[in-house]
Amino acid sequence: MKVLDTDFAKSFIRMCNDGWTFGWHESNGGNASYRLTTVEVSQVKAGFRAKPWVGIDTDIPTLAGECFLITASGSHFRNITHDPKSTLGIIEIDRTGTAWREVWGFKDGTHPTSELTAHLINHEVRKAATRGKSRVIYHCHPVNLAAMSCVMPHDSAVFTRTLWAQLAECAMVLRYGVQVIGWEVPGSIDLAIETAKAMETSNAVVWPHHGLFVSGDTMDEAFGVAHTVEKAAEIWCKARACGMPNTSCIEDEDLSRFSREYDLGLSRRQMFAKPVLGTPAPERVKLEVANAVPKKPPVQEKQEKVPDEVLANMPSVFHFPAEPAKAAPAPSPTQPEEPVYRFGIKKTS
Ligand code: 2HA
Ligand code: ZN
Repeated sequence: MKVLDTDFAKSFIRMCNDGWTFGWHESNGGNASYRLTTVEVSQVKAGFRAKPWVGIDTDIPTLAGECFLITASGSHFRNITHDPKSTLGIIEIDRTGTAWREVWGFKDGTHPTSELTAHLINHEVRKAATRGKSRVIYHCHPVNLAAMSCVMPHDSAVFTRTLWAQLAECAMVLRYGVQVIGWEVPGSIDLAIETAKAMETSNAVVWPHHGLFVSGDTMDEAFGVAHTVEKAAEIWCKARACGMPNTSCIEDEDLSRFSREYDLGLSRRQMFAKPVLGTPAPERVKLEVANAVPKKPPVQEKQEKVPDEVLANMPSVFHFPAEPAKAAPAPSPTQPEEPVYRFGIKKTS
């Protein structure tokens, strides 16, 4: 079977294209990978053409022998549907988990993403954390999350609690919350390692001023996690930007009831962290009043005096002819005279 005819490749390409249409992949931003099942490998391996082995920065023994569909370095997500053979490829890990090689795709001399080490280490961590179920890693650059990372403390519990507070089902999709790590150089081993530490407890890691790194058992799950984080971040940004005080959110008690009723097992540390809402409006109003520049009363325009000679030449003021006075109707002898009321009170005089 050809790689591009398989369900896993079609689903992977659709996920990448969805990210592009959502605006999360400017230029060559973002990357993604999928760990093939043994059945999928056997379906496509007849078409593999192996290239030389390349050493990995760190050992990944539990991924020995696995194959990954992965985006190419420098590839633009907007081109993936049109040119999958250059923008994607499959790599195989050797039997010791210390080297990889290209076996399919990477046409026109492309190679795996610059975040390859982060993908491999984190596949290993998530595979262990989910007893082998996790197969997808997806990294994107969503705008509202990046904006949020400019103004929020980089504290995982506060960040999580704030996201949970925006959207009813956020806590269900993101039941392990998000982990926020410090800023690291893109493509660096430090970024890969810091992310891997965070991924031991969560499937969503915020890279401040950069993007989001998520994992899932399926493409739907990984993309859904990214979409939910970004949607909650967008609500937060919009609620703060609309100029009204942010006075309401999902409260601690609401969250713990949600967690109990759906058996979500939300962590108490995250559930009771204080969400970040907006600056209360009264303070801002006071500030505006204190800094306000007093308005000057409008300047009255001077009336020019019309010279007498002009007045003398003006046509005389027109008077309507006086209407002949009408005689008041005589009160009917059968109807008594209507009393006169003023402001609802009978006039006495
Ligand atoms: O440009 O997103 O993190 C690819 C990336 C690196
Ligand atoms: Zn990135």
